[in-house]
Amino acid sequence: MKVTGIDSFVLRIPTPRLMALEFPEHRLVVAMIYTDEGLTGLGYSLAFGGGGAEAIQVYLETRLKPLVLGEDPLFVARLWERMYRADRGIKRQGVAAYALSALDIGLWDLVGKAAGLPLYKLWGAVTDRIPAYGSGGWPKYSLDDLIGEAKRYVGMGCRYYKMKIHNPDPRVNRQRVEAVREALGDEIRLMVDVNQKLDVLGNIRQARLLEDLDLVWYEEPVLADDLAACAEVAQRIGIPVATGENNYTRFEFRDLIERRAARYLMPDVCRANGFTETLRIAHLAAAHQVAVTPHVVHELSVHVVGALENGFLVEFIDWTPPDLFAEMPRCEDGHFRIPDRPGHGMALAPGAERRYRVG
Ligand code: SMN
Ligand code: MG
Repeated sequence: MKVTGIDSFVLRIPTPRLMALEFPEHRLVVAMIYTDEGLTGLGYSLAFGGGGAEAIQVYLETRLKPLVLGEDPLFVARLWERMYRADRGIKRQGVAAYALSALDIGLWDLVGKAAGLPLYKLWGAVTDRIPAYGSGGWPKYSLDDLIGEAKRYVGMGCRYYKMKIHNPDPRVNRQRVEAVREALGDEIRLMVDVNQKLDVLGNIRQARLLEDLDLVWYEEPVLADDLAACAEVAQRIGIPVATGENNYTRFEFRDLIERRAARYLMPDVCRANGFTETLRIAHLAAAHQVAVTPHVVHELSVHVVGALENGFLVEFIDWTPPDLFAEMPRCEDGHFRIPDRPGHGMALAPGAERRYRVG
């Protein structure tokens, strides 16, 4: 098989009412990969909140696409290596990793379609049903918004809810978490997300105020670049630390693991260099008894967790308008059944490109 063409573009995705308080829109960088055998692979990277999507698309189009055109898409790891090693002098991760991720996801989609198998089965399935946690709780939400959102997820059967703790006053964060805990009851377990906003001492102070609430995890305490600080927080607080949505390679995750910086690792397949690198990260984590709970894009992440012995939850953020994808996995009883369609099983809905394409 040969790649005969790649069409890349940016979609502007409007956000639902509540999420719009925090983000007016998301952007999706899409790569359609065409082959001489008539199979098409769909790859995409989600720029949540929209930032950087145009740069990702230009990097993909001008620097990565030429490395894949004309090649056999079934040699994913060879193409991955070629893309990864490109432009070492001017790039390391970030924008370039989002771009590589989109192409890697599209290549794997082709591999699955060529094999006639959904990706999780191609990778050796562990399960076809993945538990999800409801996620949101952004700082601009009122207490009513917050509890309303949490209850909506619980209404779909989710047993877990994750919320942000972004207020500069740790006592306000405590009050918000406690209010959610009281509204949902002890049966629903909670997680909190700092999103890199505190330093080590700030986290110790904040965590101390939350330690009696039986939280599943305390997420992304410090700047994602500072693995040492993350490790220090993990050692010093009484809540398991989760991190990884802004870490990109097996090398970074190896360092997180070796430093015991987190009990839960959360690679994002659209950032951490695609399915290829995310699976490597996850297998590395398995060798250290560390759980993997991928970040957002649950419709893709379910395949990863479905193939992992150390997979935990997928993150459910309801970010897609109903007319974006042909079929979106539905949350039932707090779980997603992995689509049995070949590849990752996602396709743009008819007209989605026309409706949402930028420019
Ligand atoms: C988050 C950050 C950026 C995009 C989506 C979600 C958040 C999370 O940190 O973990 O849900
Ligand atoms: Mg997070």
